[in-house]
Amino acid sequence: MITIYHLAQSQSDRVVWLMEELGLPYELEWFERGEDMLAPPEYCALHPMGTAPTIRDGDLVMAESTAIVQYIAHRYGDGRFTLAPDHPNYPDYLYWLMFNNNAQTSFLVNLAIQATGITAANENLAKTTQRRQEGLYKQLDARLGENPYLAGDEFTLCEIMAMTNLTALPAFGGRTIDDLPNAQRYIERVSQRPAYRKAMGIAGPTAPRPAP
Ligand SMILES: N[C@@H](CCC(=O)N[C@@H](CS)C(=O)NCC(=O)O)C(=O)O
Repeated sequence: MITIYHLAQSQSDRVVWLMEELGLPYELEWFERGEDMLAPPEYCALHPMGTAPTIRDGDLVMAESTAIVQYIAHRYGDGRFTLAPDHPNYPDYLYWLMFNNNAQTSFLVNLAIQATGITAANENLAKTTQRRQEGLYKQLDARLGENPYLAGDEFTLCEIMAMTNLTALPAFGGRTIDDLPNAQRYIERVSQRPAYRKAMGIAGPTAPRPAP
């Protein structure tokens, strides 16, 4: 059975969401962040990356959620929520699967720049980060104006990868979606899914800590 090492208030809730969507059994091990808000040493010891989510499947310990969700969906979910290479929307599927890492690259660089302020040394970095982030978020909104889901007509792993960025990052200084009406409607719709609601109740940002 897969163990999800869950770091409180983190994007490891998306693995819980996927398991609930697929109806697969799992164990959840809960870790609190340290006072510095980072993963505690015992979490970092699980995998060289020291990032959440990390999962265990037998002897395999795996980090990086874009890899984890594909691993689970293909190995244990009969490929549900994925698109095959011969699907007409396969390129869209691949592209939007990467939204998480693209959005978070901009998020993290922006946080670092906000901390130091714009200087001669980082002004080009600030400029390109801003341009990339705006391009990506505006493209997402346009895409959702024409399609119910990021890969097209079907709910896929792209939703599972994108939602945290749209719902949770603004509270930490990330880009808001106030000017993106299609993204707002999308969140409203996707967050009604029973598996999403159940997963957020178990491991989402406001989920209660499990009893010790
Ligand atoms: N690209 C990685 C990003 C993982 C990541 O940055 N996770 C954050 C939690 S949202 C984390 O581990 N933070 C704690 C730390 O860096 O100490 C993924 O999708 O798994």
